[in-house]
Amino acid sequence: MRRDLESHLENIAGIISGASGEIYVASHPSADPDSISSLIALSHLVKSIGSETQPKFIAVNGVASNAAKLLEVGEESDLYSVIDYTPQRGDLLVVLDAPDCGRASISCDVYEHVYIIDHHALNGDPARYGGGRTHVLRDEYYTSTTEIVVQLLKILGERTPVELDRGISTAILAGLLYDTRVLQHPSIIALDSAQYLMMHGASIGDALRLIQTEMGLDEKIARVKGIMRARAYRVNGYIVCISHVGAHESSLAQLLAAAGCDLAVVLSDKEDHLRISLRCSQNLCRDEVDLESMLLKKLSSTVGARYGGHRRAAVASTPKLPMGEVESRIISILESFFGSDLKPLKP
Ligand SMILES: [Mn+2]
Repeated sequence: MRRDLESHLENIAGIISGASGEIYVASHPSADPDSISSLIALSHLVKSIGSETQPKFIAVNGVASNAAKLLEVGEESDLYSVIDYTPQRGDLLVVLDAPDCGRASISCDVYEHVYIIDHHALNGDPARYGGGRTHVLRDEYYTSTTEIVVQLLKILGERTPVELDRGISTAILAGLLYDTRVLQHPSIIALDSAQYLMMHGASIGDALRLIQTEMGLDEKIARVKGIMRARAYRVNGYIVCISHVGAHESSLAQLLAAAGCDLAVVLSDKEDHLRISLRCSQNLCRDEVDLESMLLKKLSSTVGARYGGHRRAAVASTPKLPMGEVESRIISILESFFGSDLKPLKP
């Protein structure tokens, strides 16, 4: 793993030193704290390598509200600039926290080099890269994209000074804390990266404050309506919950999981597709069982769903079908997976 990272660092340094044009960075739609913290770490890496070129972050697909403050910190520290257009050409595009250009919702065809740095396990789409040379640093072993970039910084720091101050270290730590649920599910590399950042002055409390947001009224309403609409089933000692909302589907899925649903499925009717947010408990999704093997693979072959994410937290989108139809399809896939009927829990 270490040797792998060393050779990626060398590769990245080589591309950056040879780059005469722009360096761009993109992430998945509604970029989250892990996206932005890895953007900050990457921009610091570019600077520490000795490049005069400042990365430009392509923000056309939006930034989540809990990542907005982080984005400002990096901008104010003069590490990168944020653009709201799609470039026509560039030397290098780094895709952070997304497994390919498709999931980053970006066309990668105009770049000489595309570098993917990611930790997502599931990708239910045929991988889409750019027209140029594609380099992939992607391993689901990692619990955040941020920790991968921090390791690159750490290795670089063994050869050349990397001047990380307290503010930047704290902003980088925020994304790592976010994806590991405040170190509840860290890889050993995440712990090592957190230690590295804290040795440079990062504070866990300050990092958490950077990504804290007050929940908006619309999100609260979506969550409450979603709970009122939820149907729950018992099957083989597990609880399966299904609901639907207009927006904030992942927030509701998380809430249902916290309530005790082993599998939470939340549908949301979007303009031209159905979006499905899923969570699976550690109790149900273990060993060989994950969201892909239980549901997503079949949903993809029967209704053409595309999906991505992790083994126990994922999103899928299907063509715009009636919600009831997709729901009964999901139930029948689950019944054949469990080999038993889903029995409704009565309120
Ligand atoms: Mn992530």
